[in-house]
Amino acid sequence: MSLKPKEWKLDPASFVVVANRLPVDRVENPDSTADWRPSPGGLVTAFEPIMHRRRGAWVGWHGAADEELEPFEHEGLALAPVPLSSSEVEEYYEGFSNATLWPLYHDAIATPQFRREWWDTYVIVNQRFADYVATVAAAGAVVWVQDYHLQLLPQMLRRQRPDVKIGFFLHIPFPPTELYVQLPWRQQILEGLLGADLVGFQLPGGARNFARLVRDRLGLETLRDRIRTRDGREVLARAYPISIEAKGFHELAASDQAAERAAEIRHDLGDPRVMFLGVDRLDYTKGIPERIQAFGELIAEGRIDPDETVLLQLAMPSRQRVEQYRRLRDDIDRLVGRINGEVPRIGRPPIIYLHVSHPRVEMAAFYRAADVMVVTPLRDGMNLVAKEYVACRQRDDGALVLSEFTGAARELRQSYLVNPHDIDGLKDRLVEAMNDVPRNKAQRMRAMRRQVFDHDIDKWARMFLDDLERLNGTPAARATG
Ligand code: ADQ
Repeated sequence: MSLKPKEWKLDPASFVVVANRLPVDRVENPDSTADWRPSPGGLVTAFEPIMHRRRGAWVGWHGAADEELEPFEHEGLALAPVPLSSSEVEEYYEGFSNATLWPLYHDAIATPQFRREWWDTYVIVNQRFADYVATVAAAGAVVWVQDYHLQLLPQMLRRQRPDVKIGFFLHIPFPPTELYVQLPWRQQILEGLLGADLVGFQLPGGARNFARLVRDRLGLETLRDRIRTRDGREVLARAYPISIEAKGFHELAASDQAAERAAEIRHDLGDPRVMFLGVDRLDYTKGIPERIQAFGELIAEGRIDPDETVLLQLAMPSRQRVEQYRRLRDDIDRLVGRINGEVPRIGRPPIIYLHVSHPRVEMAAFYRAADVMVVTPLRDGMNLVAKEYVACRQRDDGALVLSEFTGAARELRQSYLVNPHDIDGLKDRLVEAMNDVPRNKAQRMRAMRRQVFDHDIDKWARMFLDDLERLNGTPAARATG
């Protein structure tokens, strides 16, 4: 592989999103030709609507190792595939991104591994992504960098292209300073991020942690959310809680197709009186075992009746080559098997667990069908699932049990908030959410629906891009408006 950026034959892009992955997956047609389709998952779901409205280019890895592709267009989007070798996938993606940064930034729920060779590859790959962006971006373009995989890119890109305006958004929590300082490369990453004009976080706490670190560790001057860099620039560090395309989800759930499918789902589950639902990427941050454990104990104690109650847990396969994820999958298989095996009857098991990815309309049907949505991460930057459930309600019914340790908990205050480490508390909350009187449920759901519809993905992007545009007078509006 040459690994040098391919010649960009499309128009130079005045708005560029750069993320680890392109927003499409390759699929094989029956006649063995290849096609691309939008990929599922948090980040992509979040960006789809914005990219379709703005004529932009997307720079990212296409998902296959050791393969170089030419830039191409897909459904009106210009895509620049960045090649990665298989050892880079291992060291930059599975290693440094997902076995060092991911656990460290999520309160070290799993032990972060610090390996120098992973770091070296992270630097190399960030530089390659920066080179690609530099090739694609028009003069004065707005570049929006996504997430923890690319934290060095802002500084690298600024060195090459001082004319562009750079925004960075971190989708996961920015950790407390005590944890962050464990990172052997803490200084390089802070400096990498400071290459941006605007550094966005999910919560104000993340922005504060970042400002405190650059003050204490780099000795920079800060005034509230403004940071003065050594080369005299001003960088803004601020919170922009991400959201979903609320209207789109609502309409999808309102469709005849989703309504029929929702009824079918309940029927296939044996027409339970109460359907609990869990929906997650299979990840140890999501608190899936805690939720299943709590549900199992409620059955064992006779507080819920397995004949009239079901927990449907959907888990999207994720990072299956990373050791901690493989172990989690085995743990959940065992736990579900044990709980289902202990119900002394033949018939529908109380927990139905599906380890597959579903199309969006199917997701909307699941949300529509569920009486109680259970979202129990031990730590989560935002959690879009909680918002998707709320958006899919057709009336002020249903109930959301939500972990205090998600970003979403700050906005969805009227959910049934829980500490997922406290299994007894979680059990009480599940029972409360199930049995609460309709009037209380309606009051809670009404407030949450208002919140989600008033703060959708459009508003999120607009607020971020408006702030970016206002900084130092670079003409971002021209590029994105
Ligand atoms: P994720 O950790 O991936 O995202 P989340 O915000 O919950 O978590 O988004 C998951 C997405 O995947 C949702 O859109 C959901 O509908 C979809 N999904 C889950 N299971 C699925 C299945 N079985 N089939 C199909 N789709 C499924 C990261 C951060 C979050 C942050 C987002 C966006 O970890 O905290 O909210 O980015 O910033």
